[in-house]
Amino acid sequence: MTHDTIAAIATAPGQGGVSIVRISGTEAEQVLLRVFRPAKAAPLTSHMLTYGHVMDGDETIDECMAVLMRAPRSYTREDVAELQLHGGGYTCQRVLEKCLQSGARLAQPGEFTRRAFLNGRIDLSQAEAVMSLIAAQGDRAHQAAMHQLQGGASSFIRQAADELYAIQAGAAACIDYPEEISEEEAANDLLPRIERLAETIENACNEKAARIITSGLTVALCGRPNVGKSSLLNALLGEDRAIVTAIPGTTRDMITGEMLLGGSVIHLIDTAGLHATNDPVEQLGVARAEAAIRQADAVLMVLDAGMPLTDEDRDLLGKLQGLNCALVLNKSDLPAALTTEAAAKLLPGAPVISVSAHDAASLTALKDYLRQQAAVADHLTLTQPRHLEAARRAAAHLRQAAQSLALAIDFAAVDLQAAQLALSEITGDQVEEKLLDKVFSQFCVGK
Ligand SMILES: Nc1nc2c(ncn2[C@@H]2O[C@H](COP(=O)(O)OP(=O)(O)OP(=O)(O)O)[C@@H](O)[C@H]2O)c(=O)[nH]1
Ligand SMILES: [Mg+2]
Repeated sequence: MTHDTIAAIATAPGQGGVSIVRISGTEAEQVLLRVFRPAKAAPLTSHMLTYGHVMDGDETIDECMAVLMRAPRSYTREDVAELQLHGGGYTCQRVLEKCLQSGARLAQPGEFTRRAFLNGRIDLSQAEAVMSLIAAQGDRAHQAAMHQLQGGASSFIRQAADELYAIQAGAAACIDYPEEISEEEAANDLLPRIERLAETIENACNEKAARIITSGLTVALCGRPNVGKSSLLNALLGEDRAIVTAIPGTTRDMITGEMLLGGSVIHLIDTAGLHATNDPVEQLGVARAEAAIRQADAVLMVLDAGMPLTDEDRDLLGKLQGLNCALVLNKSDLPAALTTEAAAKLLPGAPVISVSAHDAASLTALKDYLRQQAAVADHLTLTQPRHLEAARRAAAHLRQAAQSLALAIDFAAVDLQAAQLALSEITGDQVEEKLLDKVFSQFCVGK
């Protein structure tokens, strides 16, 4: 499986200037030469573009450029050939089929990167960074993926693993030579080191910040009917996304939209106006709104500055206690019936931001607030959920080892081994085939 020659379309489907068919494996050059006829009959030079045609018998399928990258100087560390074709579904598909008839097999999702990993060019965490880089929607996600691709996560994990090996060696010495090192002596030496290492790893596990960097900040707009939630969503997005009317209860389902602010992706959710209702459709909308509020990273409670506070506003304020919430005083263009000063007393700790959905220029403070909410720690060591889960597990085993030390050093050694195994899953130093299948199945074909 890992030595045959694979091929796939590496570019996204659809029309474009160029599309690329990529081939990798021991027979890459032969497959290329079976489908590609160079304009000048000369041997291909590695890493040099050659002009020519893709042929099917006497029929010319496309005019193109081809490049051969001989092992090991290639993405997979195998011989790799690429055909740069005219971008379009049919031509590209036909060239791929020709490659498959000429000795290549269709690559599975992520198989090129899997080979790069298996051939030792990158470790598993770097391989995953490739996919994160492809998926990055904003500057922050891009930076985090680049940091990981350049070995940021790997070097942290390797340092932790080295310290853990040293701790394990200390434990092993005590187990092997009990007459020279007493358990008590060893425990006194090892306990603070184990605890320090657990803490270092725990500090690197900030799941919420990691999720905000890689997937964006989720912000729910909530409030009673008619305060202007949908108008605000439209104003922030700069497009007419949600229906706005003067009739309370206009929005019944959740409406989402994405915006980029300071390099961060913000997912805005407009919700149904929250109030007591007998309408079964509205009731469902209210239940969805309440769930969105609970799950959001930040909640914007919208209030109508043109009207005094209502009982519905007060009910909702009660439900928002303890959430990460800001009060947005909308309709600031109207004569104030609810002032900023009065609003500031409503929800302790929640900032009050005055806006008018009818005036785009008034949204600056609100955008600043959202930017600041998305600005979590920039250079996080670990950002991939799989890494965070394994690191948490490693830290838990270390904490367990610290407790086991008090019982017997043999027990602690077992926990230390489990921690080491969890760390090695991140870089892929010790990894099962099943885990690799899972990681690479999330890749796109052709990468
Ligand atoms: N003067 C003024 N009117 C506004 C402002 N924002 C919204 N409105 C008006 O308020 C009414 C309700 O706006 P929506 O955006 O539909 O309010 P909503 O909170 O989404 O209402 P529901 O979907 O019913 O919960 C509409 O007539 C809007 O034009 C504002 O900043 N100033
Ligand atoms: Mg609405």
